Amino acid sequence: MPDTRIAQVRVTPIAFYDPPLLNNKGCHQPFALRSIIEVETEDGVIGLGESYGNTPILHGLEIMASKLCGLDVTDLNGLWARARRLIYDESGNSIETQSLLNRIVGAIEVAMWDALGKTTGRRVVDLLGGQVRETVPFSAYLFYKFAQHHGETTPDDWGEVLTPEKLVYEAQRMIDQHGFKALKLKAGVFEPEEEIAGLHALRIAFPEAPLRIDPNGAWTPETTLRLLPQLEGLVEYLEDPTCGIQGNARVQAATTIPLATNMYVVQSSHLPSNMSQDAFRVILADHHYWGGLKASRYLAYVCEIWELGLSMHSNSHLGISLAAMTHLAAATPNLTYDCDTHSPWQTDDVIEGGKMIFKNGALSVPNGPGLGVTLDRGSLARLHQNYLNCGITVRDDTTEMKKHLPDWEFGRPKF
Ligand code: GKR
Ligand code: MG
Repeated sequence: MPDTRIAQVRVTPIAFYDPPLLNNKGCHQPFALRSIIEVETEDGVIGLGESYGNTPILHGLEIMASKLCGLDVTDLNGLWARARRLIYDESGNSIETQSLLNRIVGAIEVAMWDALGKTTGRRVVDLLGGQVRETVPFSAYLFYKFAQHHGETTPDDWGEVLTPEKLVYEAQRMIDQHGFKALKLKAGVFEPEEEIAGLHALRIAFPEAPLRIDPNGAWTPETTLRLLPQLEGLVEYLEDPTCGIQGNARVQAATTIPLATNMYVVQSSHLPSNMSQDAFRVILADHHYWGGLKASRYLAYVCEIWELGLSMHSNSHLGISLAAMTHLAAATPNLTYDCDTHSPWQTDDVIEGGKMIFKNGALSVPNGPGLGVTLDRGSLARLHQNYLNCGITVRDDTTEMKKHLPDWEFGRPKF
């Protein structure tokens, strides 16, 4: 009988190069942060997880890591119990948020699944209930972007993308390289009419492609209501156009375009008001902040019961996260839209063999037990050194944007 009790947990912060992508909050910094989690069992099997690398989560992960010895990797209830103890004081008052708790559990839980899979010789997709689709489709995640980071003199490989023509070039390149079918435009950067002109250029260049636009809550409800006639028939869903459940419910009541969210329904306590107000009809789930793979399977079940659409959100990430997303999506029957991924924007990885390769816009579930990926120790050391050298400890797109445009102001809603 293998000993699947946890002997130790290691958390390594890393940083990898990220291009100057634009969004409503500002501009991506030159390095994106992640944390790599290794859960080692008494038998020496190592399970992998990956999550955000900002200081608060890193701090939470490090504390949690020290509390996990002896816990069996099958004991997800035990993981939640130990995590809850961390964030409530003796009188039961919360000293941290549910959101941080979910992120901490989500990061470690994936590594526990991986360790269990590696111990039993089973893939995570099988442990999650079985594979329901051969491959997992992803969308092309289009961003406006600067040519280079502040202080650099040479344009990066993608160059500047600030016009509809350049957006079409960016999309073409992503499609040529990865075969994506659906196109998502990160918006909330320019006046909405300008961004919708970008969508029209994409529609002309790619007549068959399902389109989406995501202003990250940058539009007022009034602006969104005014724009709806231009978006009807153009987009498959409209992602977080305005702020909050109430504001989006006003918009949803006025359109047949499904509204999607990864901002306002991000934990289970948000579901009842979403359902009673009929705000969002598509949930863009993310196991990193819903509390892991099992919680995400429960969420999928809730979506099925309430007839909500379901897809996946992404932030800048590397291959361990992508492998986990792929296993989860492959085990989720009611995935109704192609998933998001930032992967094409990343040039580095922390897994052996380098980045996972998309074929026809989709990924196959990695072969091999657990997540089917292994840690490249050389890359881990190099990316950890990046973290130590880069001086970034929290993501701050607004400060970064002000380096490029000192008068620029963040606003949500802004337009
Ligand atoms: O990476 O700039 C970005 C995105 O805006 C990201 O931060 C969002 O979390 O991709 C995300 C989204 O769909 O809202
Ligand atoms: Mg979004």
